[in-house]
Amino acid sequence: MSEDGSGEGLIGRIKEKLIRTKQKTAAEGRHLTGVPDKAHARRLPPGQNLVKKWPVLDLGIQPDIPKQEWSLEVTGLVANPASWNFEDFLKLPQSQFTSDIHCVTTWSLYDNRWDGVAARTILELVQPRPEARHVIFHAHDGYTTNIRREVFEEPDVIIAHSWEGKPLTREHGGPVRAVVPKWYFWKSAKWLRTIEFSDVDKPGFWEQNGYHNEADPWKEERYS
Ligand SMILES: Nc1nc2c(c(=O)[nH]1)N[C@H]1C(S)=C(S)[C@@H](COP(=O)(O)O)O[C@H]1N2
Ligand SMILES: [Mo]
Repeated sequence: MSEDGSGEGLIGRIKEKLIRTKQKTAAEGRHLTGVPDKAHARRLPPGQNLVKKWPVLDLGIQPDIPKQEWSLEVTGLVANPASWNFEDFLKLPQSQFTSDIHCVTTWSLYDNRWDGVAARTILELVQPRPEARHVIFHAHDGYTTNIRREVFEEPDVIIAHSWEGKPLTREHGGPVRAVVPKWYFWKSAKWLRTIEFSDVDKPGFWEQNGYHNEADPWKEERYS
C-alpha cells in the first residue's frame, strides 16, 4: 500500500503524528486567535470583544441573601460533606487569583481580582469520591450549572466573596459566587448555595436551553 515499502509506511506514521499535533494545537486554541492586535493575541478568544465595565447578566431574579443567613453546602459523593456559614467560610484558607472573564454573549473583561476559597482547598477538605466525576453548582435563584470535576480542579477556580478588593455586590452574585475562568462565564454561578459532587452529569439551566455542555471559549463551545 505504502510507497516507501515499509509496511504501514513511514509517511502514514508521519501523517498520523501530524494529525495528532494538529489536534493538540487545536485543543490548545493556538490557531483560533487570529487577532491582529499583538497585545491581545492569544488572550482574547475568537469572537470576543473587550469591555472595560462589568456587565450584569442573569435570569432577572437577584436574590438578597444577608451574610448572617448565608451558608454554603458541599453535598453528594464526598467523604466529608460540609456546611459553612459566612464567618466560617472566611476562616478557611483564603486565596487571591486574577483572571479574565469571557461571556458567551461575546464580552470579555480582563484582570479580575478575586478573593475567596480556592476550589482546590475545598477539594482537600471534602475529599470527593473517585466516582464523583461531575460538579453541579446550585444557586439561590434556582439557577444550576455543571462542570466536569477536572475543570473544578483547575488551579484558578475560586469560590469568591470579593472582586477588586471589595465584597461582591448583590447584582454580581454576592455574598458568594463561583468563578471558573477557563470556561465561558455562564459556568460561574452567582449566589452560590450548594456545590454537589455527582457520578452522573446534570446539565444545568443554560445547558438544557441550548448552550454547549462544555464552555471552552478557545473552541467557541457556545451553543449545542
Ligand atoms: N445564579 C446565577 N448565576 C449565573 C447566572 C444566573 O442567571 N443565575 N447567569 C450566568 C451568566 S449567563 C453569566 S454571563 C454570568 C454573569 O455574571 P455577571 O452578572 O456578574 O456579569 O453569570 C452566570 N451565573
Ligand atoms: Mo452569559
